[in-house]
Amino acid sequence: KDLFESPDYYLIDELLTDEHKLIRASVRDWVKKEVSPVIEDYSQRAAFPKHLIKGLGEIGAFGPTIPVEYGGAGLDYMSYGIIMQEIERGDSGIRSTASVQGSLVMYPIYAYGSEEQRIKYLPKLATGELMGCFGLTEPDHGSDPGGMETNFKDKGDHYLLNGAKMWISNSPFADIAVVWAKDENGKIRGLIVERGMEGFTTPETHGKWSLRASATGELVFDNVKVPKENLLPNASGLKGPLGCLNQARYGIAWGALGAAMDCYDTALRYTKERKQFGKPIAGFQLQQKKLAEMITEITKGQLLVWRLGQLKNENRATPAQISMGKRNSVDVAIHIAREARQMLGGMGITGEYPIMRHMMNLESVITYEGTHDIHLLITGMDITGEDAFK
Ligand code: TGC
Ligand code: FAD
Repeated sequence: KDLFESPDYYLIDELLTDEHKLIRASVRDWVKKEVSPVIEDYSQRAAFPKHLIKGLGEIGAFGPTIPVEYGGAGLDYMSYGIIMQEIERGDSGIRSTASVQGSLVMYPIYAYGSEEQRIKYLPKLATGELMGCFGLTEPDHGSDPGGMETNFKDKGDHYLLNGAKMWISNSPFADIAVVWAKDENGKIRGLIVERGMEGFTTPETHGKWSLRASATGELVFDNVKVPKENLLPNASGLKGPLGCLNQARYGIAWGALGAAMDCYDTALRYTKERKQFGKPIAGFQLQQKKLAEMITEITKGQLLVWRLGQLKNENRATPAQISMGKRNSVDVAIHIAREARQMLGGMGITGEYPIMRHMMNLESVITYEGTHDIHLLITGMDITGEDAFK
């Protein structure tokens, strides 16, 4: 039986175009062939499956909405969401790699970069020939990135960059980093820092119990000389990096539902097959309650992200609407993962099934790109007009 059955309780497929369904089928096929057979092993060993990068590029996972002339796939936002959903069905860490490359590295170069920067970097990032990472978070500034201390000074023919970033996905192997730092006037600007620049190091963060198949690390800048042409000319202020987060959070809103679907599929199949007290455990009311609540939440989430996709396509999705989508999908997914794990009993803690891996991955997803509570406060601010952060 196809392990990648999609729950579609409200016939949401009818809201998708043939192209969307074709994209979904091809990404699903790739995930099934390339990710699912190996991901448990990489995750257990806390190793990043680097060999998947080429395939991710080929399926259009890097910069799906970036125009074709810059090497992107030139797709709409619904397609981007669908791609993230199918990749995260496989593993949140692999989706992270794609999110960072597309939304947090290619997007700022496309949206804020010069034409020379676009031509130099985007086509190679689209294929995975170059890999990037995004440095916003610092050891002392996570939810409040506006407090960042990383800074650069104008030294005439170059900038001198100092500071450190922490919790950076892809940093240990990235060829370039889009780094957010303050200039001498305290304005946040974006710089493209390249591996090999003197004083730039990327120590890996070890010992994670979550997102183990994704490489996470620091970015350390010790008097790094950054050429002036590496400054992103068209971003100034916190809205630069936050604009990138809108892109990535949108993808996560779809992606986390993919993880939820995989947990639901697995629990449904298992409970129909597993017998206790002489009958399949799916016949017990408590198991049915869990399954019924899961499919209800997945269905509500699917409709929410589909509508968000329409708004994104029309360039009408507000940051607060995106926050609600990210927060809701991850919350739905983490609850489903925790319930599904219990439904498999002892088998639920093993790597024989994907649930515990999803469950642990989602602990990162609920924290990064704005925590669960930060997104709640963004909604609170939007509906009341009162800013709880100030
Ligand atoms: P605040 O004063 O509200 O805003 C500063 C300026 O930014 C504008 N703005 C936005 N612009 C675009 N998109 C958004 N989502 C925006 N939110 C705010 C705002 O209009 C203002 O513009 P202007 O022109 O007036 O200057 O800023 P604040 O300092 O009060 O902070 C607001 C807050 C807390 C919502 C924000 O800082 C936040 O979202 N914090 C969470 C931090 C976060 O999400 N970090 C993520 C790091 S990257 C990551 O986790 C990658 S994981 C990748 C993976 O592996 O998938
Ligand atoms: P803190 O900001 O210290 O928050 C701690 C707790 O306090 C949270 O529960 C938070 O909700 C709460 N809190 C904070 N402020 C408030 C408030 N005003 N009101 C109420 N509660 C509040 N960052 C990058 O820049 N690039 C990356 O590629 C990247 N990848 C990541 C990968 C992983 C695996 C992880 C775990 C993180 C990654 N991050 C990345 C960092 C991530 O975005 C931050 O961890 C996140 O924004 C939270 O910041 P923090 O960890 O410093 O927590």
